[in-house]
Amino acid sequence: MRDTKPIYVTQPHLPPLAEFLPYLEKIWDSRVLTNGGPFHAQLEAALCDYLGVEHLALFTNGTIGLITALQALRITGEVITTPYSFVATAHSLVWNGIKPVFVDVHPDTLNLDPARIEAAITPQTTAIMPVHCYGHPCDVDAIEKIADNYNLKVIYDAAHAFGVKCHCGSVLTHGDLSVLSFHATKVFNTFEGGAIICPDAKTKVRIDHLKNFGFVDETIVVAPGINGKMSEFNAALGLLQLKGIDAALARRREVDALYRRLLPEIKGIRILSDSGEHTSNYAYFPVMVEDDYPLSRDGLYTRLREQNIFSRRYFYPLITDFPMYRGLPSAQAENLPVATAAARKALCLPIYPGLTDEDVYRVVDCLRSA
Ligand code: T4K
Repeated sequence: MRDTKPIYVTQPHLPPLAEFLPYLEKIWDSRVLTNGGPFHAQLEAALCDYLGVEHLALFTNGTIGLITALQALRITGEVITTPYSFVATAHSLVWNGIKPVFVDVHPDTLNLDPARIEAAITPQTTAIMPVHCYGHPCDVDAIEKIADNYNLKVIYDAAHAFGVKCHCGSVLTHGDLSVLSFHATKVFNTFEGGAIICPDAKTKVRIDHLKNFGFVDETIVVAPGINGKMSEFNAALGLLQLKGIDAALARRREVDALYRRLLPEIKGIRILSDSGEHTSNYAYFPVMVEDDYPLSRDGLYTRLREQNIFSRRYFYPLITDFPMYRGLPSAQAENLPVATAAARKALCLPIYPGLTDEDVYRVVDCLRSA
């Protein structure tokens, strides 16, 4: 089987190289490589327009965006978050000296379960950091209500949620801040990159200072900021990628629909429901490998690998299983039964614009033949 074409969980969408050359020529001509150049400004404006948000600050990657978002709101103490995410979510708290408090997820969405948040609030709690897992919107209204009642900030890790719309427009407008990732594996990529979406110009100014070492001008530093700036190269890539984003999303939607048509006939493979009032970005295609499937999730993962198909066990291990978190009281498995079960069952199948229908049939045949 090793001579078959490898199929990865994702493959970045890239326009023809020739289309990038004019951008490079401009960079070479101007000699402006970074520190807020013209492409940086253009991409911020273009993304605000595309995403339907008012203010957006580009970042070198999503993780530095998360760390800076917490700094921008001066978050301290304890923050309630999910164990079912990429490890950067919790790491961003620890990099700020904040204690993560893990709360279980909802079985339908695998997002932070609002019904369990209140029990985890202590006098030290200052914020909630939910994740729109796989791009599925959190229960933003319920979370907002709790945050308002307890005077907590909400910072959404929206790394998966580029272009996702909920019942009232862009999901990125909820909470105090939202943070996107533009990593190569994401729906929209700038090779590496990210952004913070913020509600007002004043907050954006603070974030812009923080991502540039705290500099206001040549001689004034107002905060112990970091270097989180996106370069002109990455910003130019973003501008080019944005031209093809609608076509890329349309193909993702077709792949999603094909899986949804083919998979229900396979006993033991459960598709996470896509119900709910939202517009998806088809970033991931997670399935649950249930106990009545002939193989375990890990058995299926290995079987697919033998067929040169590289699915991923997002998110296994749980964040709470990593050594730096597992000692926390909130990290104990009995506190997190839904996330613990999901980490054992979830498998993300390949989905990306370059995936052909034949590729999807190959993946589904492999699942069926087990
Ligand atoms: N919050 C959440 C919820 C996140 O999911 C992430 C990132 C973050 C925060 C942090 O955002 P960033 O700081 O990264 O902007 C990937 C990504 O590295 C990571 O960005 C992402 N989440 C996470 C879910 O997945 P891996 O370990 O799966 O990547 P890797 O290298 O194994 O790639 C997966 C597949 O993608 C490969 O098998 C082939 C394909 N691929 C990958 C790369 C990097 C390519 O075809 N080309 C490429 O250049 O972590």
